[in-house]
Amino acid sequence: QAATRVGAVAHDLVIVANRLPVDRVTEKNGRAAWRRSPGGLVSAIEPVMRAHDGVWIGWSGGNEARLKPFTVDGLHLVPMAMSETEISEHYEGFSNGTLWPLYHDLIAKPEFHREWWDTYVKVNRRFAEKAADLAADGATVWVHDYQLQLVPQMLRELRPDLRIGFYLHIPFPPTELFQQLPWRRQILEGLLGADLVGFQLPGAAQNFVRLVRQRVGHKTHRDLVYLPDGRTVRAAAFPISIDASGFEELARSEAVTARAAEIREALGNPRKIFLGIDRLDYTKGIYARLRAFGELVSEGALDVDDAVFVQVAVPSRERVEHYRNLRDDIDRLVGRLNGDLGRIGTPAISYMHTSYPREEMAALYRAADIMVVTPYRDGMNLVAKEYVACRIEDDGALVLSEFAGAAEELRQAWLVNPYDMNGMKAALLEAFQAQPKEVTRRMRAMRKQIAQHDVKAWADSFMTELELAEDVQHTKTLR
Ligand code: GDG
Repeated sequence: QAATRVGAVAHDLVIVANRLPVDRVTEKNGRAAWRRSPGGLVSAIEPVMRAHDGVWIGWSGGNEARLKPFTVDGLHLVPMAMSETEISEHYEGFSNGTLWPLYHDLIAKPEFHREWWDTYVKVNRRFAEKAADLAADGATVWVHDYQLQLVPQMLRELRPDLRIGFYLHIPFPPTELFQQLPWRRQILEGLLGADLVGFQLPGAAQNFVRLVRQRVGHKTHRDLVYLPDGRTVRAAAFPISIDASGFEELARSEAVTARAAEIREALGNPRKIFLGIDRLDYTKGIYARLRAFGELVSEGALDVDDAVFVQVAVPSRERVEHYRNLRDDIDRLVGRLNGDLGRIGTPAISYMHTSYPREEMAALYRAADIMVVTPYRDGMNLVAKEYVACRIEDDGALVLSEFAGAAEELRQAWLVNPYDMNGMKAALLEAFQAQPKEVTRRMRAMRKQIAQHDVKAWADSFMTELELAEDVQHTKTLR
Protein backbone atom coordinates (compact mmCIF):
# COMPACT_ATOMS: atom_id res chain seq x y z
CA GLN A 1 0.00 0.00 0.00
CA ALA A 2 2.78 2.41 0.92
CA ALA A 3 4.11 2.09 -2.61
CA THR A 4 1.07 3.73 -4.14
CA ARG A 5 1.67 6.73 -1.88
CA VAL A 6 5.23 7.39 -2.96
CA GLY A 7 5.44 10.78 -4.61
CA ALA A 8 1.91 11.74 -3.68
CA VAL A 9 1.34 14.48 -1.12
CA ALA A 10 0.00 12.91 2.04
CA HIS A 11 -2.67 14.78 3.99
CA ASP A 12 -3.53 14.61 7.68
CA LEU A 13 -7.21 15.18 6.98
CA VAL A 14 -9.20 13.79 4.07
CA ILE A 15 -12.84 14.67 3.49
CA VAL A 16 -14.71 12.22 1.27
CA ALA A 17 -18.09 13.32 -0.02
CA ASN A 18 -20.22 12.61 -3.06
CA ARG A 19 -19.80 16.18 -4.30
CA LEU A 20 -16.93 18.63 -4.24
CA PRO A 21 -17.78 21.91 -2.50
CA VAL A 22 -17.57 23.87 -5.78
CA ASP A 23 -19.86 24.71 -8.66
CA ARG A 24 -19.02 25.16 -12.31
CA VAL A 25 -19.63 28.78 -13.37
CA THR A 26 -19.10 30.74 -16.55
CA GLU A 27 -16.99 33.85 -16.09
CA LYS A 28 -17.55 37.17 -17.88
CA ASN A 29 -15.00 36.28 -20.53
CA GLY A 30 -17.03 33.17 -21.28
CA ARG A 31 -14.56 30.78 -19.73
CA ALA A 32 -15.64 28.07 -17.34
CA ALA A 33 -14.32 28.29 -13.79
CA TRP A 34 -14.95 26.82 -10.35
CA ARG A 35 -16.62 28.75 -7.57
CA ARG A 36 -16.90 27.61 -3.97
CA SER A 37 -20.44 26.47 -3.19
CA PRO A 38 -22.10 28.67 -0.61
CA GLY A 39 -23.08 25.67 1.55
CA GLY A 40 -22.59 25.59 5.31
CA LEU A 41 -20.81 22.23 5.25
CA VAL A 42 -17.76 23.60 3.49
CA SER A 43 -17.54 26.70 5.71
CA ALA A 44 -17.75 24.45 8.77
CA ILE A 45 -15.08 22.09 7.57
CA GLU A 46 -12.86 24.75 6.02
CA PRO A 47 -11.08 25.83 9.25
CA VAL A 48 -10.39 22.19 10.15
CA MET A 49 -9.15 21.61 6.61
CA ARG A 50 -6.79 24.55 6.72
CA ALA A 51 -5.47 23.60 10.16
CA HIS A 52 -4.72 20.04 9.04
CA ASP A 53 -3.61 20.55 5.45
CA GLY A 54 -6.80 18.84 4.39
CA VAL A 55 -7.95 17.60 1.03
CA TRP A 56 -11.51 17.03 -0.23
CA ILE A 57 -12.37 14.14 -2.55
CA GLY A 58 -15.63 14.26 -4.50
CA TRP A 59 -17.46 14.27 -7.80
CA SER A 60 -17.57 17.58 -9.68
CA GLY A 61 -21.18 17.05 -10.74
CA GLY A 62 -20.40 16.69 -14.42
CA ASN A 63 -19.33 13.81 -16.61
CA GLU A 64 -15.98 15.23 -17.69
CA ALA A 65 -13.11 12.84 -17.16
CA ARG A 66 -11.00 15.56 -15.56
CA LEU A 67 -8.80 13.98 -12.97
CA LYS A 68 -6.26 16.60 -11.94
CA PRO A 69 -6.46 17.93 -8.38
CA PHE A 70 -7.02 21.68 -8.13
CA THR A 71 -7.28 24.43 -5.55
CA VAL A 72 -10.13 26.92 -5.04
CA ASP A 73 -9.78 29.60 -2.34
CA GLY A 74 -6.94 27.61 -0.83
CA LEU A 75 -9.02 24.42 -0.55
CA HIS A 76 -7.34 21.35 -2.03
CA LEU A 77 -9.83 19.46 -4.15
CA VAL A 78 -9.51 16.08 -5.83
CA PRO A 79 -12.18 15.43 -8.47
CA MET A 80 -13.45 11.91 -9.03
CA ALA A 81 -14.60 11.10 -12.54
CA MET A 82 -18.02 9.50 -12.92
CA SER A 83 -19.05 7.85 -16.17
CA GLU A 84 -22.56 8.27 -17.57
CA THR A 85 -23.41 4.75 -16.37
CA GLU A 86 -22.09 5.52 -12.91
CA ILE A 87 -24.07 8.74 -12.69
CA SER A 88 -27.18 6.87 -13.68
CA GLU A 89 -26.62 3.73 -11.57
CA HIS A 90 -24.69 4.96 -8.54
CA TYR A 91 -26.03 8.50 -8.13
CA GLU A 92 -29.49 8.53 -9.68
CA GLY A 93 -30.03 4.79 -9.22
CA PHE A 94 -28.86 3.25 -5.98
CA SER A 95 -28.32 6.50 -4.06
CA ASN A 96 -31.45 8.38 -5.09
CA GLY A 97 -33.76 5.64 -6.38
CA THR A 98 -33.05 3.03 -3.67
CA LEU A 99 -31.47 4.51 -0.53
CA TRP A 100 -33.09 7.96 -0.51
CA PRO A 101 -36.71 6.71 -0.46
CA LEU A 102 -35.84 3.76 1.82
CA TYR A 103 -34.20 6.07 4.38
CA HIS A 104 -37.11 8.55 4.16
CA ASP A 105 -39.86 6.24 5.39
CA LEU A 106 -40.75 4.85 1.94
CA ILE A 107 -42.56 8.04 0.96
CA ALA A 108 -41.80 6.83 -2.56
CA LYS A 109 -41.23 3.19 -3.40
CA PRO A 110 -37.55 2.26 -3.45
CA GLU A 111 -36.34 0.26 -6.43
CA PHE A 112 -33.97 -2.64 -5.93
CA HIS A 113 -31.74 -3.43 -8.91
CA ARG A 114 -28.70 -5.66 -8.71
CA GLU A 115 -26.81 -3.74 -11.38
CA TRP A 116 -27.33 -0.48 -9.43
CA TRP A 117 -25.85 -2.18 -6.38
CA ASP A 118 -22.84 -3.43 -8.35
CA THR A 119 -22.11 0.10 -9.55
CA TYR A 120 -22.60 1.46 -6.01
CA VAL A 121 -19.91 -0.96 -4.79
CA LYS A 122 -17.61 -0.04 -7.64
CA VAL A 123 -17.87 3.70 -7.10
CA ASN A 124 -17.46 3.33 -3.33
CA ARG A 125 -14.31 1.30 -3.93
CA ARG A 126 -12.84 3.96 -6.17
CA PHE A 127 -13.48 6.68 -3.58
CA ALA A 128 -11.95 4.48 -0.86
CA GLU A 129 -8.85 3.81 -2.96
CA LYS A 130 -8.40 7.50 -3.65
CA ALA A 131 -8.69 8.33 0.06
CA ALA A 132 -6.17 5.57 0.86
CA ASP A 133 -3.76 7.14 -1.63
CA LEU A 134 -4.02 10.63 -0.23
CA ALA A 135 -4.05 10.04 3.53
CA ALA A 136 -0.85 10.43 5.53
CA ASP A 137 0.13 7.84 8.12
CA GLY A 138 -2.38 7.87 10.96
CA ALA A 139 -4.46 10.55 9.20
CA THR A 140 -8.12 11.29 9.86
CA VAL A 141 -10.65 10.60 7.12
CA TRP A 142 -14.18 11.95 7.37
CA VAL A 143 -16.63 10.27 4.99
CA HIS A 144 -20.01 11.87 4.25
CA ASP A 145 -23.45 10.57 3.50
CA TYR A 146 -25.54 7.80 2.02
CA GLN A 147 -23.81 7.66 -1.34
CA LEU A 148 -20.60 6.38 0.31
CA GLN A 149 -21.62 4.01 3.09
CA LEU A 150 -19.21 1.27 2.02
CA VAL A 151 -16.16 3.53 2.03
CA PRO A 152 -15.32 3.20 5.77
CA GLN A 153 -14.88 -0.58 5.62
CA MET A 154 -13.11 -0.57 2.25
CA LEU A 155 -10.77 2.13 3.48
CA ARG A 156 -10.01 0.35 6.75
CA GLU A 157 -9.01 -2.78 4.83
CA LEU A 158 -6.59 -0.73 2.74
CA ARG A 159 -5.33 1.43 5.59
CA PRO A 160 -5.81 0.09 9.11
CA ASP A 161 -3.72 2.96 10.46
CA LEU A 162 -6.36 5.60 9.70
CA ARG A 163 -8.88 7.17 12.03
CA ILE A 164 -12.18 7.06 10.16
CA GLY A 165 -15.36 9.00 10.83
CA PHE A 166 -18.64 8.74 8.94
CA TYR A 167 -21.56 11.17 9.02
CA LEU A 168 -25.02 10.48 7.61
CA HIS A 169 -26.90 13.65 6.63
CA ILE A 170 -30.25 11.96 6.09
CA PRO A 171 -32.37 9.89 8.50
CA PHE A 172 -31.40 6.33 9.33
CA PRO A 173 -34.58 4.26 9.03
CA PRO A 174 -36.32 2.10 11.61
CA THR A 175 -35.15 -1.50 11.57
CA GLU A 176 -38.41 -2.78 9.98
CA LEU A 177 -37.84 -0.64 6.89
CA PHE A 178 -34.09 -1.11 6.61
CA GLN A 179 -34.56 -4.90 6.56
CA GLN A 180 -36.11 -4.66 3.11
CA LEU A 181 -32.75 -3.81 1.60
CA PRO A 182 -31.29 -6.89 -0.09
CA TRP A 183 -27.80 -5.57 0.73
CA ARG A 184 -28.59 -4.57 4.33
CA ARG A 185 -25.71 -6.53 5.83
CA GLN A 186 -23.11 -5.10 3.46
CA ILE A 187 -24.23 -1.56 4.26
CA LEU A 188 -24.05 -2.15 8.01
CA GLU A 189 -20.62 -3.72 7.68
CA GLY A 190 -19.52 -0.88 5.44
CA LEU A 191 -20.41 1.67 8.10
CA LEU A 192 -18.76 -0.41 10.84
CA GLY A 193 -15.41 0.30 9.19
CA ALA A 194 -15.58 3.72 10.87
CA ASP A 195 -14.48 4.47 14.44
CA LEU A 196 -17.33 6.92 14.84
CA VAL A 197 -20.63 6.87 12.94
CA GLY A 198 -22.53 10.15 13.30
CA PHE A 199 -26.25 10.72 12.73
CA GLN A 200 -28.56 13.73 12.93
CA LEU A 201 -30.65 12.37 15.81
CA PRO A 202 -30.19 9.96 18.72
CA GLY A 203 -33.05 7.81 17.37
CA ALA A 204 -31.12 7.15 14.17
CA ALA A 205 -28.02 6.10 16.09
CA GLN A 206 -30.20 3.73 18.13
CA ASN A 207 -31.74 2.27 14.96
CA PHE A 208 -28.26 1.59 13.66
CA VAL A 209 -26.98 -0.09 16.84
CA ARG A 210 -30.09 -2.24 17.09
CA LEU A 211 -29.72 -3.38 13.47
CA VAL A 212 -26.07 -4.22 13.97
CA ARG A 213 -26.99 -6.35 16.97
CA GLN A 214 -29.88 -8.09 15.24
CA ARG A 215 -28.53 -8.52 11.72
CA VAL A 216 -24.77 -8.74 12.10
CA GLY A 217 -24.81 -10.27 15.56
CA HIS A 218 -22.18 -8.04 17.16
CA LYS A 219 -22.26 -7.29 20.88
CA THR A 220 -23.46 -3.78 21.66
CA HIS A 221 -23.80 -1.67 24.76
CA ARG A 222 -25.62 1.68 24.58
CA ASP A 223 -23.89 3.61 21.77
CA LEU A 224 -20.99 1.16 21.37
CA VAL A 225 -20.54 -1.81 19.05
CA TYR A 226 -17.87 -4.37 19.93
CA LEU A 227 -16.34 -6.07 16.90
CA PRO A 228 -14.78 -9.55 17.04
CA ASP A 229 -11.38 -8.08 16.03
CA GLY A 230 -11.30 -6.00 19.22
CA ARG A 231 -12.28 -2.70 17.61
CA THR A 232 -15.03 -0.57 19.08
CA VAL A 233 -17.37 1.54 16.95
CA ARG A 234 -19.36 4.38 18.43
CA ALA A 235 -22.69 5.56 17.01
CA ALA A 236 -23.89 8.97 18.18
CA ALA A 237 -25.98 11.98 17.23
CA PHE A 238 -24.48 15.24 15.97
CA PRO A 239 -27.36 17.48 14.82
CA ILE A 240 -26.00 19.57 11.97
CA SER A 241 -26.48 23.33 11.89
CA ILE A 242 -25.75 26.46 9.88
CA ASP A 243 -23.31 29.35 9.88
CA ALA A 244 -25.70 31.35 12.06
CA SER A 245 -23.63 34.51 12.43
CA GLY A 246 -22.85 34.51 8.69
CA PHE A 247 -26.55 34.40 7.84
CA GLU A 248 -27.37 37.01 10.43
CA GLU A 249 -24.73 39.35 9.06
CA LEU A 250 -26.02 38.84 5.53
CA ALA A 251 -29.60 39.48 6.69
CA ARG A 252 -28.53 42.74 8.36
CA SER A 253 -26.73 44.07 5.28
CA GLU A 254 -28.17 47.08 3.50
CA ALA A 255 -28.49 45.27 0.20
CA VAL A 256 -30.51 42.42 1.70
CA THR A 257 -32.66 44.80 3.76
CA ALA A 258 -33.48 46.82 0.66
CA ARG A 259 -34.14 43.72 -1.40
CA ALA A 260 -36.52 42.34 1.25
CA ALA A 261 -38.59 45.54 1.04
CA GLU A 262 -38.54 45.31 -2.74
CA ILE A 263 -39.84 41.74 -2.64
CA ARG A 264 -42.77 42.75 -0.41
CA GLU A 265 -43.53 45.63 -2.74
CA ALA A 266 -43.40 43.42 -5.81
CA LEU A 267 -45.88 41.05 -4.17
CA GLY A 268 -48.30 43.96 -3.74
CA ASN A 269 -47.51 44.57 -0.04
CA PRO A 270 -49.80 41.85 1.27
CA ARG A 271 -50.39 41.86 5.01
CA LYS A 272 -48.54 38.58 5.43
CA ILE A 273 -46.20 36.50 3.29
CA PHE A 274 -45.96 32.75 3.65
CA LEU A 275 -42.73 31.23 2.33
CA GLY A 276 -41.51 27.76 1.38
CA ILE A 277 -38.02 27.04 0.06
CA ASP A 278 -37.08 23.45 -0.75
CA ARG A 279 -35.31 21.29 -3.22
CA LEU A 280 -38.09 19.97 -5.42
CA ASP A 281 -38.21 16.64 -3.59
CA TYR A 282 -41.16 14.41 -2.65
CA THR A 283 -39.91 14.23 0.94
CA LYS A 284 -40.41 17.96 1.44
CA GLY A 285 -44.23 17.98 1.43
CA ILE A 286 -44.57 20.90 -0.98
CA TYR A 287 -47.75 19.65 -2.63
CA ALA A 288 -49.69 19.11 0.59
CA ARG A 289 -48.65 22.45 2.05
CA LEU A 290 -49.81 24.36 -1.03
CA ARG A 291 -53.08 22.46 -0.93
CA ALA A 292 -53.56 23.38 2.72
CA PHE A 293 -52.98 27.03 1.91
CA GLY A 294 -55.29 26.81 -1.12
CA GLU A 295 -58.10 25.38 1.00
CA LEU A 296 -57.75 28.18 3.54
CA VAL A 297 -58.14 30.71 0.75
CA SER A 298 -61.02 28.97 -0.98
CA GLU A 299 -62.88 28.60 2.32
CA GLY A 300 -62.42 32.31 3.01
CA ALA A 301 -60.23 31.89 6.11
CA LEU A 302 -57.52 33.77 4.22
CA ASP A 303 -57.88 36.40 1.52
CA VAL A 304 -55.45 36.88 -1.36
CA ASP A 305 -55.18 40.58 -0.52
CA ASP A 306 -54.04 39.62 2.97
CA ALA A 307 -51.82 36.68 2.25
CA VAL A 308 -49.64 35.30 -0.49
CA PHE A 309 -47.67 32.06 -0.57
CA VAL A 310 -44.20 32.29 -2.10
CA GLN A 311 -42.83 28.87 -2.97
CA VAL A 312 -39.31 28.41 -4.29
CA ALA A 313 -38.67 24.91 -5.59
CA VAL A 314 -35.04 24.33 -6.42
CA PRO A 315 -34.53 21.98 -9.39
CA SER A 316 -33.20 18.63 -8.18
CA ARG A 317 -32.46 15.15 -9.58
CA GLU A 318 -34.40 15.98 -12.70
CA ARG A 319 -33.58 12.75 -14.48
CA VAL A 320 -35.17 10.59 -11.77
CA GLU A 321 -38.76 9.71 -12.66
CA HIS A 322 -40.34 10.40 -9.24
CA TYR A 323 -38.92 13.91 -9.40
CA ARG A 324 -40.22 14.62 -12.89
CA ASN A 325 -43.69 13.44 -11.88
CA LEU A 326 -43.64 15.56 -8.74
CA ARG A 327 -42.76 18.62 -10.77
CA ASP A 328 -45.70 18.05 -13.09
CA ASP A 329 -48.06 17.54 -10.13
CA ILE A 330 -46.98 20.76 -8.49
CA ASP A 331 -47.11 22.73 -11.74
CA ARG A 332 -50.69 21.58 -12.19
CA LEU A 333 -51.71 22.32 -8.61
CA VAL A 334 -50.24 25.83 -8.66
CA GLY A 335 -51.92 26.53 -11.99
CA ARG A 336 -55.26 25.33 -10.68
CA LEU A 337 -55.04 27.23 -7.38
CA ASN A 338 -54.05 30.47 -9.08
CA GLY A 339 -56.73 29.98 -11.71
CA ASP A 340 -59.38 29.41 -9.06
CA LEU A 341 -58.28 31.81 -6.35
CA GLY A 342 -56.07 34.54 -7.80
CA ARG A 343 -57.14 37.95 -8.96
CA ILE A 344 -55.50 40.16 -11.57
CA GLY A 345 -52.14 41.21 -10.09
CA THR A 346 -52.65 39.11 -6.96
CA PRO A 347 -52.00 35.42 -7.46
CA ALA A 348 -52.55 33.18 -4.45
CA ILE A 349 -49.24 31.45 -4.98
CA SER A 350 -46.06 32.91 -6.35
CA TYR A 351 -44.17 29.87 -7.58
CA MET A 352 -40.56 29.79 -8.76
CA HIS A 353 -38.83 26.68 -10.07
CA THR A 354 -35.27 27.94 -9.79
CA SER A 355 -32.35 28.45 -7.45
CA TYR A 356 -31.16 31.77 -6.09
CA PRO A 357 -27.95 33.27 -4.75
CA ARG A 358 -27.54 33.28 -0.97
CA GLU A 359 -28.33 37.02 -0.79
CA GLU A 360 -31.72 36.49 -2.42
CA MET A 361 -32.44 33.61 -0.04
CA ALA A 362 -31.65 35.88 2.92
CA ALA A 363 -33.89 38.60 1.48
CA LEU A 364 -36.74 36.11 1.09
CA TYR A 365 -36.27 34.96 4.69
CA ARG A 366 -36.41 38.57 5.83
CA ALA A 367 -39.46 39.35 3.73
CA ALA A 368 -41.50 36.38 4.94
CA ASP A 369 -43.80 36.54 7.97
CA ILE A 370 -44.47 32.83 8.10
CA MET A 371 -41.96 30.20 7.04
CA VAL A 372 -43.55 26.88 6.16
CA VAL A 373 -41.32 23.79 6.41
CA THR A 374 -43.43 20.64 6.21
CA PRO A 375 -41.37 17.62 5.11
CA TYR A 376 -42.73 14.10 5.60
CA ARG A 377 -39.24 13.17 6.73
CA ASP A 378 -36.04 15.23 6.77
CA GLY A 379 -32.67 14.51 8.37
CA MET A 380 -32.43 18.02 9.77
CA ASN A 381 -33.68 20.81 7.41
CA LEU A 382 -31.33 23.73 7.28
CA VAL A 383 -33.87 26.07 5.68
CA ALA A 384 -35.78 26.21 8.98
CA LYS A 385 -32.60 27.15 10.84
CA GLU A 386 -31.59 29.72 8.22
CA TYR A 387 -34.97 31.43 8.53
CA VAL A 388 -34.51 31.72 12.27
CA ALA A 389 -30.96 33.09 11.89
CA CYS A 390 -32.20 35.78 9.47
CA ARG A 391 -35.01 37.06 11.75
CA ILE A 392 -32.87 39.79 13.26
CA GLU A 393 -35.90 41.60 14.65
CA ASP A 394 -37.05 38.58 16.63
CA ASP A 395 -40.28 38.30 14.64
CA GLY A 396 -41.57 35.80 12.10
CA ALA A 397 -43.38 32.51 12.69
CA LEU A 398 -42.04 29.10 11.80
CA VAL A 399 -44.45 26.30 10.91
CA LEU A 400 -42.37 23.14 11.15
CA SER A 401 -42.99 19.46 10.57
CA GLU A 402 -42.54 17.15 13.56
CA PHE A 403 -40.70 14.85 11.15
CA ALA A 404 -37.84 17.22 10.39
CA GLY A 405 -34.78 16.67 12.57
CA ALA A 406 -34.87 20.39 13.30
CA ALA A 407 -38.09 19.90 15.29
CA GLU A 408 -36.07 18.36 18.14
CA GLU A 409 -34.31 21.69 18.63
CA LEU A 410 -36.87 24.26 17.44
CA ARG A 411 -39.56 23.36 19.95
CA GLN A 412 -41.13 26.83 19.82
CA ALA A 413 -42.14 26.49 16.18
CA TRP A 414 -45.76 25.75 15.30
CA LEU A 415 -45.18 22.01 15.01
CA VAL A 416 -47.35 20.07 12.56
CA ASN A 417 -47.94 16.57 11.28
CA PRO A 418 -47.72 17.04 7.49
CA TYR A 419 -49.98 14.04 6.89
CA ASP A 420 -52.78 15.77 8.80
CA MET A 421 -54.31 18.25 6.35
CA ASN A 422 -56.65 19.86 8.86
CA GLY A 423 -53.92 20.08 11.46
CA MET A 424 -51.70 21.78 8.93
CA LYS A 425 -54.42 24.25 7.97
CA ALA A 426 -55.01 25.05 11.63
CA ALA A 427 -51.30 25.65 12.23
CA LEU A 428 -50.99 27.93 9.19
CA LEU A 429 -53.95 29.93 10.39
CA GLU A 430 -52.69 30.11 13.98
CA ALA A 431 -49.30 31.32 12.82
CA PHE A 432 -51.06 33.88 10.61
CA GLN A 433 -53.20 35.17 13.45
CA ALA A 434 -50.67 34.91 16.29
CA GLN A 435 -50.12 37.97 18.47
CA PRO A 436 -46.78 39.73 17.82
CA LYS A 437 -45.79 39.17 21.45
CA GLU A 438 -46.29 35.44 21.11
CA VAL A 439 -44.39 35.32 17.82
CA THR A 440 -41.47 37.18 19.38
CA ARG A 441 -41.38 35.00 22.48
CA ARG A 442 -41.09 31.93 20.31
CA MET A 443 -38.59 33.39 17.86
CA ARG A 444 -36.28 34.62 20.64
CA ALA A 445 -36.02 31.14 22.10
CA MET A 446 -35.30 29.61 18.70
CA ARG A 447 -32.68 32.24 17.87
CA LYS A 448 -30.89 31.49 21.10
CA GLN A 449 -30.78 27.80 20.26
CA ILE A 450 -29.36 28.40 16.77
CA ALA A 451 -26.79 30.95 17.95
CA GLN A 452 -25.48 28.51 20.53
CA HIS A 453 -25.44 25.50 18.22
CA ASP A 454 -23.99 26.56 14.91
CA VAL A 455 -22.24 24.51 12.27
CA LYS A 456 -18.82 25.30 13.70
CA ALA A 457 -19.85 23.71 16.98
CA TRP A 458 -21.16 20.72 15.03
CA ALA A 459 -17.90 20.13 13.14
CA ASP A 460 -15.82 20.67 16.29
CA SER A 461 -17.81 18.20 18.33
CA PHE A 462 -17.65 15.54 15.62
CA MET A 463 -13.88 15.94 15.27
CA THR A 464 -13.38 15.90 19.05
CA GLU A 465 -15.45 12.76 19.47
CA LEU A 466 -13.62 11.14 16.59
CA GLU A 467 -10.31 11.72 18.35
CA LEU A 468 -11.72 10.28 21.57
CA ALA A 469 -13.09 7.27 19.70
CA GLU A 470 -9.64 6.51 18.45
CA ASP A 471 -8.17 6.83 21.92
CA VAL A 472 -10.50 4.08 23.04
CA GLN A 473 -9.01 1.83 20.33
CA HIS A 474 -5.50 2.75 21.41
CA THR A 475 -5.94 2.05 25.09
CA LYS A 476 -7.45 -1.29 24.09
CA THR A 477 -4.54 -2.33 21.89
CA LEU A 478 -2.00 -1.12 24.44
CA ARG A 479 -3.62 -3.28 27.04
C1 GDG B 1 -29.74 17.24 3.28
C2 GDG B 1 -30.79 16.59 4.18
C3 GDG B 1 -30.01 18.05 6.05
C4 GDG B 1 -31.73 25.78 -1.15
N1 GDG B 1 -32.13 26.47 -2.23
C5 GDG B 1 -31.14 27.31 -2.52
C6 GDG B 1 -30.13 27.14 -1.59
N2 GDG B 1 -30.52 26.19 -0.77
C7 GDG B 1 -29.75 25.73 0.38
C8 GDG B 1 -30.45 26.09 1.66
C9 GDG B 1 -29.93 25.04 2.60
C10 GDG B 1 -29.66 23.85 1.70
O1 GDG B 1 -29.65 24.34 0.36
C11 GDG B 1 -30.78 22.82 1.80
O2 GDG B 1 -30.59 22.11 2.97
P1 GDG B 1 -31.77 21.32 3.68
O3 GDG B 1 -31.26 20.88 4.99
O4 GDG B 1 -32.95 22.22 3.78
O5 GDG B 1 -32.18 20.10 2.74
P2 GDG B 1 -31.40 18.99 1.80
O6 GDG B 1 -30.90 19.61 0.56
O7 GDG B 1 -32.38 17.91 1.61
O8 GDG B 1 -30.15 18.48 2.70
C12 GDG B 1 -31.23 17.58 5.26
C13 GDG B 1 -28.91 18.53 5.14
O9 GDG B 1 -28.60 17.55 4.13
C14 GDG B 1 -27.63 18.84 5.90
O10 GDG B 1 -27.18 17.76 6.64
O11 GDG B 1 -30.42 19.11 6.89
O12 GDG B 1 -32.16 16.97 6.13
O13 GDG B 1 -31.93 16.15 3.43
O14 GDG B 1 -28.70 25.44 3.17
O15 GDG B 1 -30.12 27.41 1.99
N3 GDG B 1 -29.01 27.87 -1.58
C15 GDG B 1 -28.86 28.80 -2.54
N4 GDG B 1 -29.81 29.01 -3.50
C16 GDG B 1 -30.95 28.30 -3.53
O16 GDG B 1 -31.81 28.50 -4.39
N5 GDG B 1 -27.75 29.55 -2.55
